[in-house]
Amino acid sequence: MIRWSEFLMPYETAVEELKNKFKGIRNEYRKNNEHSPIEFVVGRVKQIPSIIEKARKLGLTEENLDQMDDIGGLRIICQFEDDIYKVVDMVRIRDGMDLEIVLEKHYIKEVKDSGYRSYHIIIKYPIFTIEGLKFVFLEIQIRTMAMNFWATVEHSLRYKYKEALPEHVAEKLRSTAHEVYLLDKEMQEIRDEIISAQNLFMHKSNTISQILGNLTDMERMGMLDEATRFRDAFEKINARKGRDMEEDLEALSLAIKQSMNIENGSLKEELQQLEEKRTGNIL
Ligand code: 0O2
Ligand code: 0O2
Repeated sequence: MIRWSEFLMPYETAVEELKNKFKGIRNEYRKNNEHSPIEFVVGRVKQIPSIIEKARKLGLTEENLDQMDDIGGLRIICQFEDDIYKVVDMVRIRDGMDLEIVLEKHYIKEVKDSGYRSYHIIIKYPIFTIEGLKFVFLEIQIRTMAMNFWATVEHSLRYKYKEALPEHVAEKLRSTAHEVYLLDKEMQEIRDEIISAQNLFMHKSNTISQILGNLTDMERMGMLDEATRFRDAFEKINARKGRDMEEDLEALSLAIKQSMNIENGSLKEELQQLEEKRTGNIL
C-alpha cells in the first residue's frame, strides 16, 4: 500500500523550489524596472484521485508510479507569446545544471484538437531527501494569460461535464480558442509597435543631442558661419513631423560631421588642443 504523504513529499519540495527559482527571476526583472517575461508562477502537486485515475489510464502500478511525468507541475504565465520562448530559453539554459530536460511539447505550433495551446517541458529534477538524492519528473507549462484563461475555463467545463463533450460544444470551445489566439497575436503586435516607436524615439533623441553637441563644438572651433547655417537647417527640420524628418536629421548630422572633419582634420585633436591652450597646459 502506497504511503502517499511520503511519496508526494519530494514533489512538494521540488515544486516549491522551482517556483521560488522562477519567482526570483521575475523579481530581478521587476527590481531592474524591466519587463519580466514571467508574469506569475503557480505550482501544484496533482490530487491523489487524479494520480490514481491517470495511473490506471497509463497502466502504471505503485512500483513505477514515479514514471508519471506530471505529478508535480509548474505553470509559468507570461504576458506575450514572445515571452513564452524567452522562458523556454531560461529553462533550456539550466539543462544539465539544476535540471534535465526530458521532453518538450510545442502545443502552440501543434495545437491540440481541443484548441489547447501551451508550451510544455518535462524535466527531471534532483531532490535531496533525508534518504538521499532522488529524481522526480515535473511538468512545466508555459503559456500566456489569454491561453491560461481559456485552458482554465475549458478544464473546469470539461471536468464539470464528466462525459465527452457534445460536438457542438467542443466546436464552440475550439472557436473561442481561436479568438484567444487572435487576441494574443494582436497584443503581441501592439507591444512590437510600442517597442519600435520607443526605439525610434530614442534614436531621434540621440541624433538631436549629437547634432546640438557638434554645433556647439563647431562654434567653439570658430566655424561660426557653418554653425549658423546648420543650426537654421536643424530648426527647420525639427519643426516638422513625420518619418522623412528622421531621415533629414540623419543627413544633417552626417553633413555636420563631414564638414567638421574636412575643414579641421581630427576634431578630437583640435578640441584637445583648444582645451589645453585654455587651461594653459601648452606654453
Ligand atoms: P505577487 O506579487 O502577488 O505576484 P506562495 O507560495 O504563496 O508565494 P502560491 O502558494 O503558489 O504562492 O500561491 P498562489 O495563490 O497559487 O499564487 C502564486 C502567485 O501567483 C501569487 O503571487 C499570485 O498573486 C499569483 N497569481 C495567481 N493567479 C494570478 C492571476 O490570475 N494573475 C496574476 N497577475 N497573478 C496571479 P505572489 O508570488 O504571491 O506575488
Ligand atoms: P491537471 O493536473 O488537472 O491539469 P493526457 O494528460 O493524458 O491528456 P499527457 O501526454 O499526459 O496526456 O499530457 P499532455 O496532453 O501533454 O498535457 C497534460 C496537461 O496539459 C493536462 O494535465 C492539462 O493540464 C494540460 N492540457 C492538455 N490538454 C489540455 C486541454 O485540451 N485542455 C486543457 N484545459 N488542458 C489541457 P491533466 O492531466 O489534465 O491534469
